[in-house]
Amino acid sequence: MEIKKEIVASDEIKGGSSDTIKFNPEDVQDEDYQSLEYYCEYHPDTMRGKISITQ
Ligand SMILES: [Cu+2]
Repeated sequence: MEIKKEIVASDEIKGGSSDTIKFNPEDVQDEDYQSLEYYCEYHPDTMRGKISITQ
């Protein structure tokens, strides 16, 4: 079973605008993640993506 953990969340983002999130690299290194998934709380089935982590 894949274990998922929330590392960071943004505030609500209004349509047509954007936001920037920051996370601690140590949180990623400790678990040796290859990628992080992100999604919209309101539209999790259609508004989602994946961030690949490379060196
Ligand atoms: Cu959405």
